[in-house]
Amino acid sequence: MFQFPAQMMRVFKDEQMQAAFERDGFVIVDFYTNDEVVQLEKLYSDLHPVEEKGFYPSTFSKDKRYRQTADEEVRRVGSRWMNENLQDFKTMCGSFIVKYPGADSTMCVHQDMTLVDETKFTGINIWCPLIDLTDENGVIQVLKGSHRIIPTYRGATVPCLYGGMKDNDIIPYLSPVYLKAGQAVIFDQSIIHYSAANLSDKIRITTNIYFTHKDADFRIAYYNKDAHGDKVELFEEDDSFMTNFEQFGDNIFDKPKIGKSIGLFDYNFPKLDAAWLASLYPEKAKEIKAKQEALTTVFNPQPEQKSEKKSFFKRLFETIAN
Ligand SMILES: O=C(O)CCC(=O)C(=O)O
Repeated sequence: MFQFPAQMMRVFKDEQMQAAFERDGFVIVDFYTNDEVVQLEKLYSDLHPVEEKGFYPSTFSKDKRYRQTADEEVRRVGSRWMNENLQDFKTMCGSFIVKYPGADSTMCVHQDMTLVDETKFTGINIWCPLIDLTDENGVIQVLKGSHRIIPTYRGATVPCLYGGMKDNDIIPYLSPVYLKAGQAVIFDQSIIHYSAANLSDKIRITTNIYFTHKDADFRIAYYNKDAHGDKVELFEEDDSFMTNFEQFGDNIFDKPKIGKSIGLFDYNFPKLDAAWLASLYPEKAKEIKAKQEALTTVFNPQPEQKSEKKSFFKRLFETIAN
């Protein structure tokens, strides 16, 4: 396994923002102006391919022109805020991430795939909705501080840290981030996050800008148990990886078809389970337990409560009868 660096390479000009990001794994900022939101909505409606449904990032699209235009334009519009507020960074990819209305638009609990050498660098997303987020339209939810639970290699083929747990065991620990249109959550890609289905009647369009420190290179992880036991294979990729990688939409479980293998690396780590998670977030665990107990009491009332209920109804009927 590897170690995280003692200190992150600085990318935020504001010291407090940098410190909050390192501590919590995310910060919230006012990212787009109203005009920029309108520009991006128009861009999406001009560009978007008709076959989209469910949860659909533009990086999944087979239409390279769509992927590239989304990439260039989202970066261009985002560059105002980024140039004002970031330092020593490079922008790697701009994209749309869209949730169409429907139960098939959930994004399960996950950490994003490894994209840099995390012994030195951090992969960072600026995720910005063009609409106010609500419980109905798939608000993003994050587990504060989870980017530092333990170092992990991540990717579609790589066994994940929380693989032994069900989403429903983790979701109660997450916090929804109710962003307004144009506000962004900037998060470390190794933070645990999730978004429920968009059950509203409106499409939820988000832009995502992936950036990192200017000295970082792309690095992705691939795991094949039969071939390599408990080692992962790491691949170096060039800076056009996000727009040239054709395997996001399908074949994501195949060996990367682009990039250069840099060899096999150990990948054995303890798995996150309910007890470990509860010990990391004791206050939240207490709250969750209390809620579960309250629900159990409602659905399985104790005998004395049943009799209280009976006497309540008895009193009610007596009142009506009188
Ligand atoms: O767009 C969303 O709702 C979630 C996005 C997400 O989890 C991701 O891009 O990793």
